Amino acid sequence: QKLAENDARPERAIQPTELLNDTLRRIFGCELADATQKQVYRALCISVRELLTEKNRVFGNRCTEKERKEVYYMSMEFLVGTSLRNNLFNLGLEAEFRKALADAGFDIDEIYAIDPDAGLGNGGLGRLASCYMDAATGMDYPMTGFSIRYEFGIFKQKIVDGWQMEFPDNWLEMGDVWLQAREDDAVEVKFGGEVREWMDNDRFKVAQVGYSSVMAVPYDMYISGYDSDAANRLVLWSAKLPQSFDMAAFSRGDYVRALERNAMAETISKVLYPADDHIQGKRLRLKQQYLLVSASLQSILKKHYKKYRTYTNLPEKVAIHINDTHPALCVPELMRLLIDEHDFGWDEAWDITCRTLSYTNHTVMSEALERWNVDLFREQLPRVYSICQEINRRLIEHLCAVYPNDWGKINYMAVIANNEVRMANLCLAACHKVNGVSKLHTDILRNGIFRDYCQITPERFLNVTNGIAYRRWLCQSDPLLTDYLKQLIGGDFLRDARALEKLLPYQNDEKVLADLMAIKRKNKERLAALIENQNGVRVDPDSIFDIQIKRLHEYKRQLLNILHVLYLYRQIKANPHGDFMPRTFIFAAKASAGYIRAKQIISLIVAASKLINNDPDVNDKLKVVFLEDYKVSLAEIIIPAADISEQISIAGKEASGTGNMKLMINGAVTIGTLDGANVEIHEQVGDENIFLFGMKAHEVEELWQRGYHPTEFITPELQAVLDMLTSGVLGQRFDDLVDSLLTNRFGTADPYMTLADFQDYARAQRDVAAVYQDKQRFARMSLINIAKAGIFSSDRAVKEYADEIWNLD
Ligand code: 26Y
Repeated sequence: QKLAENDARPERAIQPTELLNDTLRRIFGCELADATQKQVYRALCISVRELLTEKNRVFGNRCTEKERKEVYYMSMEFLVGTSLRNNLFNLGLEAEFRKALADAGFDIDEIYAIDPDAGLGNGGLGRLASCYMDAATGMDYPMTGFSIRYEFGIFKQKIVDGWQMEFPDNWLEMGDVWLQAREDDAVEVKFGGEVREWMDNDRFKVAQVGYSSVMAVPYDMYISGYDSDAANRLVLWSAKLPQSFDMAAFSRGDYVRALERNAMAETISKVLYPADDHIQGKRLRLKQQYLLVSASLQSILKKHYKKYRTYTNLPEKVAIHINDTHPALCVPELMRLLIDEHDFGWDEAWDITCRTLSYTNHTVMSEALERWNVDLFREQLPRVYSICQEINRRLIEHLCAVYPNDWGKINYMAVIANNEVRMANLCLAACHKVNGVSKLHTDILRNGIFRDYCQITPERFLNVTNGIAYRRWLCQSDPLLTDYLKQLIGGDFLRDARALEKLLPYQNDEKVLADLMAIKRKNKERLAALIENQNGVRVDPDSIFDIQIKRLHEYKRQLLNILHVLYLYRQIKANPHGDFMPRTFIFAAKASAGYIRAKQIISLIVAASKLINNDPDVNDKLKVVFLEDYKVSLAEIIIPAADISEQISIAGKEASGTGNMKLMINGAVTIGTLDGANVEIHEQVGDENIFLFGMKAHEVEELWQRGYHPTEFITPELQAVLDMLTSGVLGQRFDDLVDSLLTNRFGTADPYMTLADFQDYARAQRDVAAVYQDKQRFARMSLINIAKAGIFSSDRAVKEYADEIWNLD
């Protein structure tokens, strides 16, 4: 129905063949008849980009005319994935271009395959930013994303001799077609030097002197929204040396040193930091963050002043969102710009800053909470540091009044303490709204790590449960299911994900359940083909596809999963002719390059897969697959094929998870702990349609209090599994991993309580197998998961941000 309406939209006047030929003539001097596939790819992308450029111009003008409030989403990561198919789908042009290309002898799917993933992020946080850009655009909100144009995004992962190796991802080779440079809008960003203060006609003046400059050049990537007149921009900053860089050094004859410093300037935007597990406190990372923040704020203020000729109404017309603490420098930098460059006094600048900024927290893991060494911070950002000092001084003054003599609390809440600048406290001190990303996570912020701030101003804290761009994660990645749903329940769900509930009345309809199973089976065949192609392993599409795909972290407990796989393996070996529901366990995960324990877990999965897949005793019953180089485009193929979604983090640690939502909306049933957004998934589907296990967050806490002794949880069967790791039957020994579970030698034994939750996990997995025996019953669970997933649309999430945090109209 909606697609039919699409036909009436102005883009429909577009003649795909003419458009492509026109672009090909302009760019390559050829036409479809004699173009190469790569030329057609580039011409198609450029054509789409030009359509979006025009949409953005018109939309931008309309927003300016109406003086609409705009939101700027600041994030060190946007995990965009591929753009071509998404844009054509959103513009309602996919079918036409498919046909036009087919007429010219080109297969659009082959052209899609050329489109590289823009991997400008690590995982959940970066993908969330992209889902929110998509949703905001589809809902006609004026939203601009700001990030960095990393030359190298998240590394390419290869498994070599069972060990993860990292290789550079040169995405710009092909991905540059999506970017439009705006050299004329380059902005100067200053590093180093010192602070100078003086009096100018009775006015106190401050400035940074003796600094080195870097130019930040903006590159625009246009973002489309589903069936929308809007097009928004993701602005990616690239570091460039200024024209007259360090002329002094040149004239001193210090030629080599001058060029060295030039090279340094341009390394700032070279590569995405691939660690999402712990902070490293690296100078280059701080420079990346400041480049993003300073360049973005300067360009925001410039545009604002051009429109309104004042900065005092900034909070009414502009919302700036800080995606985790990575862009927390927004707080002191906005203060600096208002005070040093635009002559505001402290109090007014502070009021504007607080009312303009808001902050989302994505983690409670203390290793990942950003802190900067004071000396490093002061060396690179002397003026910003002096502003942080003043923020801290006033904060402590205030806290002394609120919590007199409670020095423990005051120290905990300080922005600068113990020789470090703490970025979360900087955000908490300033932002008018602070949110967590699921109900449980927000509770933990309120009652746990941010308790003291929450006590003073509880009204600033709120929850916005994460959401996903389901038009990518369902409609585009599972066209079979989407087409089927369209004819069964109509196309309303394309506009409004809650309309998926129209599926519910079919939960006992045998025909519908059979159709859904047939579609799942097709998607499993597609994944099986990919697995055979990549790993040389044949897997049975009739087996349960049990899937855990996410970054590798100990708290996410991929180790629990693989230990259980080995436990099943031993059961089958002990009883080869027993009744066993055939299962395929599929993993994909990147480990941060320096995270050895995580890499060991990958090795264990790979070693287990070798042993199991080559053992004729278990062959038709159990398979294990590790797919390398997990990324958005691979996820789009895996997710539609999932029967079971593994969401098994230790309760209290996964802020939300978003893969859980993507798998759910594709009909996978969750096996999981009550952690992150699993809590809300459970709320939606009820006990009957999820496999819950393990300790609750408060039980985890209580066990810590009582004292956790992992050995108490080891049964003989579990011991036998651990013995497999140390005996060498896996082709290598994993003594380190077993040690980490059993002994306190390297800190706490089994810090993620893998052994404590093992028995109940095995029980829940037995339930999975039992339910799956009854195909209909399982299909009904799957249907209910699809039907109830609408609430996890990023449309809902973005609307909550717009209403509760950004105050957009
Ligand atoms: C500071 C540096 C070490 C760092 C870099 C990246 C720290 C964290 C990260 C990324 C964090 C991240 O991706 N967090 C995930 O955010 C998702 C979106 O809110 C959540 O669903 C998920 O639970 C959380 O782990």
